[in-house]
Amino acid sequence: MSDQKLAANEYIKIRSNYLRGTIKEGLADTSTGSMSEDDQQLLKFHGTYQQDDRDLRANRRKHKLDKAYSFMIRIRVPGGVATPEQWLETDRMATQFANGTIKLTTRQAFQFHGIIKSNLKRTIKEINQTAMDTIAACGDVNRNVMCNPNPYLSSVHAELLKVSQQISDHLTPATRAYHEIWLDGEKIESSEEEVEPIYGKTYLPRKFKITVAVPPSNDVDIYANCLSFIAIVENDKLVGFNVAVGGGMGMTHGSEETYPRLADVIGFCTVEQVNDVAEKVVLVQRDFGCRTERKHARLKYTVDDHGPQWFLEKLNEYLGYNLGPVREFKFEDNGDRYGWVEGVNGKFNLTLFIQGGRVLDTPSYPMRTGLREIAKIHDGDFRLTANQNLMIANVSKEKRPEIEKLLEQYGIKDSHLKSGLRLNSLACVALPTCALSLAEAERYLPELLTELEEVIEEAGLRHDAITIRMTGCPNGCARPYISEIGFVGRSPGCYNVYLGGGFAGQRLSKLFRENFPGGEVKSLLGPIIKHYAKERKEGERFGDFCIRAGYVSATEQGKDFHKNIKEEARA
Ligand code: SRM
Ligand code: SF4
Repeated sequence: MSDQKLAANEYIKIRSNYLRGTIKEGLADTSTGSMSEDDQQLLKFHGTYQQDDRDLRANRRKHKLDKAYSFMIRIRVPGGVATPEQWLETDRMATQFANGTIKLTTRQAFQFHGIIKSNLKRTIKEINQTAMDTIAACGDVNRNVMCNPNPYLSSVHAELLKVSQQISDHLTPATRAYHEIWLDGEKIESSEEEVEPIYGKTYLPRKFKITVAVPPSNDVDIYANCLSFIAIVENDKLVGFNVAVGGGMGMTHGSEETYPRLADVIGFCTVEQVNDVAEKVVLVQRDFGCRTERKHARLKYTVDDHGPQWFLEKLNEYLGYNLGPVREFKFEDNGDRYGWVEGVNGKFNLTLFIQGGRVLDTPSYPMRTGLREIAKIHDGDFRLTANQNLMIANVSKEKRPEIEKLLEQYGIKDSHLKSGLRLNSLACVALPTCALSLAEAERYLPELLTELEEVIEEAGLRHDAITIRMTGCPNGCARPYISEIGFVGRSPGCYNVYLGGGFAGQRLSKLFRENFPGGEVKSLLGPIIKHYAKERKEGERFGDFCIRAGYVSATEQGKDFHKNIKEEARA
């Protein structure tokens, strides 16, 4: 480690006694709805963020009131699989403790919003009683491990799910703090210092993200993750995984030192080696990741600073053996397959489109109630997708008619009869809960899509899949820099518009317009969409066309993302 001063969070971790800090005391303090600054950082490791309702901020300030504090809780769902009982309990808690909605995130997790401090402990405890948890859902540790949500589509999917759950278990922090604080676990008094065998006292320099994918589907977006395992299947048998490292999205507007980066595929490992490889990649990042500048602390910068070859050599050294050469693979897309699909086990899977991942009831669309009724009779499970959608999975032949009847009754049946553009859209949470958002996303994208759909219809592209993603700030929570059209909040009502991302999430996009008003997007993109409809080549994707037609140039890799920004913004 260098002699430079460490980032402030490093000292918070050191002082925290393995993530305890003064969280217990803070929770007991009823004089305020908030927690201390340091504990707010530590709470993330426990799966919760302090927030405030930004819609109410100005008015409360005017009336000299404190912010309307509440907490977001993120529930880990490794591989995105939840039982009907877990769905029902999540649904119950959404009403009892949160704002009456369930958010399905871009990492196959559940989120609650609007939990007040006095309910925080009880909610986390009840989540654990459902055999789910929140530890390491956030914080400088490995987060929810993603996996293609389709385990019943082929025999290897079931194995993959097991692999992702194993990795998740292996990399879960060992500290007893979580049990002590939330689950009334006894404090073990011992003269021996507690150990955190993988992470150590200061955990990782920054968050860490893992996926497991089976080509040709890249629905977990491996190129945006720190570490991915890409299944290699030969003669219907899983023979191992290609290993990809160093992907990530987050950046800061105006800072060329920060940029999204695609993961590099660096080698191959066997199924038995997966846990070891995951652990050693984590250790290399623990030991070599930047701890002085948090904006430079993700694994993508460690890989970029030293080069992928250095990373591979270091990893091999930590492993004590060498990864094999990369095997051939091909991804075709990163979207979901909607509608009913029969699995290899003779059971049925239905993927529903959930706009913005927000499960809620509206007077015209009581989706949350419908899903609750389905959960009451469902004999399979639910699968959250990395595209914020939901699969009712593993439905028996006998149950399918009953489920179809409920889908019809609650108006959910046709959730996927939408334009290809909408079905391939993602929006992050943004306002009003996200403290970092500069513009709307989840609440605005549906409206913008309706405007763009007019052009799409005119151009005859209703059934064409085009990936489109919006985030309220450049942190990239909906992975906008690898979609064909990306909007990234710059200021209220205005977005940076990116074009040219790869349809399978394999290529970064490029800035097309800076700080552009959302209300004028239709007139900006309309002509390009029509041009595409008229002049695309057979099978040509929208993102590829935008590059061929010269709207933007292609971005090869991370640092190149900002190249020519000024020229292109002027074009
Ligand atoms: Fe994210 C921070 C929401 C996936 C990159 N993200 C946040 C916070 C916690 C804001 C904060 O720090 O105060 C947001 C909470 C909003 C709210 O009110 O709920 C937030 N991120 C989300 C979710 C819920 C978006 C969604 O609408 O689904 C996703 C939850 C995933 C999960 O279940 O774990 C979510 N975030 C992502 C992804 C996508 C992914 O992981 O595949 C990314 C880009 C990939 C990456 O990590 O590079 C992402 N979130 C960030 C960053 C930028 C990190 C960086 O390297 O710079 C931040 C800001 C930070 O960490 O400082 C952030
Ligand atoms: Fe918040 Fe920005 Fe993430 Fe959207 S991209 S949820 S605005 S941090």
